[in-house]
Amino acid sequence: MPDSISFPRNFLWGSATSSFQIEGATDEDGRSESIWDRFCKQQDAIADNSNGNVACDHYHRYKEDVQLLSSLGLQAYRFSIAWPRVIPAGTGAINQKGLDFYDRLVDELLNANISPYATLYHWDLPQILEDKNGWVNRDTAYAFADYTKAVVDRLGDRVASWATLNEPFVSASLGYKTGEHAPGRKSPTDSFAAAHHLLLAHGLAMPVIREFAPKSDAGIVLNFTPCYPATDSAEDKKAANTTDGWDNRWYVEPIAGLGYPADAVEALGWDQKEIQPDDLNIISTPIDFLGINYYTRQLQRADGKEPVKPLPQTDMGWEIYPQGIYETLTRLHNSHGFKKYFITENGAAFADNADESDFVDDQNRVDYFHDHLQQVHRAIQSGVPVNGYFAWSLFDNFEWAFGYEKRFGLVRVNYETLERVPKASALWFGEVAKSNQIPER
Ligand code: GCO
Repeated sequence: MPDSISFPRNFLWGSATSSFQIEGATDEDGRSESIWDRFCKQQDAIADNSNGNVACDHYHRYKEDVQLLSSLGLQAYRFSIAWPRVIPAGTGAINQKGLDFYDRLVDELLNANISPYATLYHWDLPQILEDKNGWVNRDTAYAFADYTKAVVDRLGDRVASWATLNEPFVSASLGYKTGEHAPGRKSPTDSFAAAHHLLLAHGLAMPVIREFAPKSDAGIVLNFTPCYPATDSAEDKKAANTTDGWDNRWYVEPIAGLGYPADAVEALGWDQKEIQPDDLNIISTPIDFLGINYYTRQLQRADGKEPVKPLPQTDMGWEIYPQGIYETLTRLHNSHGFKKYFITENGAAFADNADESDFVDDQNRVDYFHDHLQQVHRAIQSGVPVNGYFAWSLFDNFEWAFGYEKRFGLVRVNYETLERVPKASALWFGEVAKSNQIPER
């Protein structure tokens, strides 16, 4: 492999965030409570007992943040929109003040020549809908389509690309099955219903985006974690296949028109009673792009014991496995042949050491990006149409159940002063974006 690698012309370089993780201002301009505001109040739900009340204060500092994106040389910004700001009651009246914020943000991005990539749902459901059974209730899917209309009607003329959902797997599985995420439920049955209604929500929203933003791309962002048996035993192989079905195939296969993965449905014992006659047609509405979030691989044991992890790990305890991003891209393209792909998230948490000026010389994070980008490039060379790459994340931010203890940012946030200081990885990544090349390392 040559030392310096060029990407295709027009390859898009960006960074990603999500509303609850950075915005703060949870009580302002008519925003209602989200399931994450409620979850943060539960004792021990969040490692450092923190919440999103201030987060990175992006709601007030968005202008400075757009300048930061611009000074780094990034060409695109992936952000999400908070449903509780736009339709505080979950359904019904639109709160224009909530939409005004995103309107200002989008204009600021366009003025700085940064392409807005919006995600409609990154896990912050209005609590009022959870009170009516959340994603277990089929009505939530229809409410999502109405919310989509409100947003796209206002911003559709300026947003380049719309993703319906971010990682429905995490919403359904961590939110409704393991209880690690909001709303903190622990019911496998509910998680099957939630997964189906999330997919239905996606399918119902697609034609709404097409109608109100005919020139924009419309698609979805899914997370993929290649899954391997920890040993060669038949039991571990079966366990790995089932986990692969639930984690990696459950969403993409219905979207690709193949229905749910029958092996995993059977192994996990879903009775599929939520599926109504036209649902699978709605869910398989063609998408313009598939967004892929990739972080690590997983090893599976049938006996439920913790597998030995032989590879170096990030601060999340996630193995660093760059080849997995290549495996994911080629597997998806060979199986489904979507028109185009974006890496919508990829990045690493490390226990950063900041100097007196808050600068972090995070060569470990640079290595992570470098090695994963090499593998993205390899996938492109084998014919996968990857159109862009978004580093997760622009900032250190609220890392869900880990609170502010895990830092994924290209840019350090000092949580006392809220000052932003680009890390070495931000400067490195900015050079990659500007040169469209991964430099020698
Ligand atoms: C994700 C999430 C991010 C997380 C990141 C690190 O979509 O998984 O979008 O919000 O912060 O994945 O865990």
